[in-house]
Amino acid sequence: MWTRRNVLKSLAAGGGMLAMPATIQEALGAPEPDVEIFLTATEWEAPILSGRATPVWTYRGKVVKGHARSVQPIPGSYLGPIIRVRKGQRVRLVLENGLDEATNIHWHGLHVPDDMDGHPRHTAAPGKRFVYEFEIKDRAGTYFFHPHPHGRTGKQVYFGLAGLFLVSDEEEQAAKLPSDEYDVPLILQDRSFNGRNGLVFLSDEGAGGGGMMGGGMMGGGMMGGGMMDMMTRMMGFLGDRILVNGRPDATLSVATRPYRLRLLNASNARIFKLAWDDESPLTVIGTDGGLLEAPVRRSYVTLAPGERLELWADFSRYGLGTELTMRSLAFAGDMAMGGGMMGGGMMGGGMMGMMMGNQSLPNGAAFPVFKVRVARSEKAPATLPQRLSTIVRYRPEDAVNYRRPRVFNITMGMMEWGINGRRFEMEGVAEDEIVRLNTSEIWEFTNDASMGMMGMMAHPMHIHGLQFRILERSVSPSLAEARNSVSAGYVDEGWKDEVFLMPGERARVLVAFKDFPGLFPYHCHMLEHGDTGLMRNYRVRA
Ligand SMILES: [Cu+2]
Repeated sequence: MWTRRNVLKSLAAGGGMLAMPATIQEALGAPEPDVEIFLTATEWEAPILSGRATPVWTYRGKVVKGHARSVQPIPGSYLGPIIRVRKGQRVRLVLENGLDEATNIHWHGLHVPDDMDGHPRHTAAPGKRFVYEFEIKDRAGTYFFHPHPHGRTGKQVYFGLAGLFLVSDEEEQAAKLPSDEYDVPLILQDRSFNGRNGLVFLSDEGAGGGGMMGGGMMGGGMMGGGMMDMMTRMMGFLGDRILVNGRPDATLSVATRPYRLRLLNASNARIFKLAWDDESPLTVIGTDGGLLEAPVRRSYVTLAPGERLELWADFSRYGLGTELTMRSLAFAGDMAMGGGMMGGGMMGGGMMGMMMGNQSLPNGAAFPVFKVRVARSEKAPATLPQRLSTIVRYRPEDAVNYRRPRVFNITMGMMEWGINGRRFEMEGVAEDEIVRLNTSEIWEFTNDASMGMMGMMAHPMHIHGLQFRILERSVSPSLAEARNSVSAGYVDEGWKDEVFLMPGERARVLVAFKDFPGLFPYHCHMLEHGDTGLMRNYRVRA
């Protein structure tokens, strides 16, 4: 059956073709896309530190059809581009794989058909293409895109592949939020560098062919690279340099007026607990799936890998020349060591620190993230809207399993992560992972997985293909203290595609399966955890 999608797929598999010829489109009766964008994944040398440029991977974006502003590069950065589309548009995104390994793109947070979602079973081989085509069904929000090939997501994101996917709509426009240069994306990541300004990752994984980025640094010392790599894969990679939009020591020069700050944590495993150093509260206006109904205030916000938060930041009350710092505050790090050994400090040194891989800046350590300098005086009429959007709520009572939530336990087997004791299987799905199209369900994620003497870890759980609501949370009393060191920074009010769980924590979320039957992943967004088994499929059956 020559459905349009099959034709697109076979064209993608064949490669070499620039775009779908209009004649075939017309023959198939398919609507022409409103926006068509080419994204080439390729090697590049990025100016990051002073001195030598850093070999990275990056996406080159090009608008083939649509507004020139649909693709906006982040100048000088390996990150990006920023893709801007509107709700209701049909988009075609052609990925060209200029790397020497298979890759694909997952449209994180978007509600798209299963074969357009960047499932690891759909990749483009080196030199080949994959054509993504879908309608933007999601509300305005800060979504993002990154590779998702199984076992290699962590590596490909780490070496530079990630961009923002910003959707706008009429409701958002009506809120009259700061726009253009006052709408600032801030992509937070941690990285480690060797003495030649090369990115350090696992000792056997460099970007590009010649091992130019091999992480020789990490293999040294008392333990061989193999053991260190194994630990890093289990724990998640943590770098010791904080980059914002791909640059260290970032400073944002602002005017005395309100800004919309869009935060994305695109780190592999770094958790942020963000606060201004003058202790002024943060005004949150949006989460993973777009604007909240009304702004909420927090003294700090918790941001796990893959999560997004939008802030309303008004600098009008600061004098010219004021400098503010966004910091990540200390918290009980994710190596919650069973008993009293919690806290980042413990993990910095000693044998245990060695075993944890690169832990010179453990999760839970405090550090500056970026600076803001109030540099210009400007009057802006913008005031914070008390009503930002309307959220159409599903009712938990309407869930088909209201009385008996579907439970997903994060598990640790023979030093291997899993969900309900199972590892990821490319096309595998268990009986208890099958749901019905046009139903809603309550899913419960529980984080009781212990690595024995190495303790427990935090896990941000991500579900592909939809946005959900977080209904309730609880925590084991013995682990409440660690959880409470971050939980005041949770923003569970809006639409979410991830739910962050500290050790001993469980959360119930309300999910609805609409429009698209098929096979979708759900997994931990600590990228090394997902790559090593903390991922499964769920099937939406029509
Ligand atoms: Cu995890």
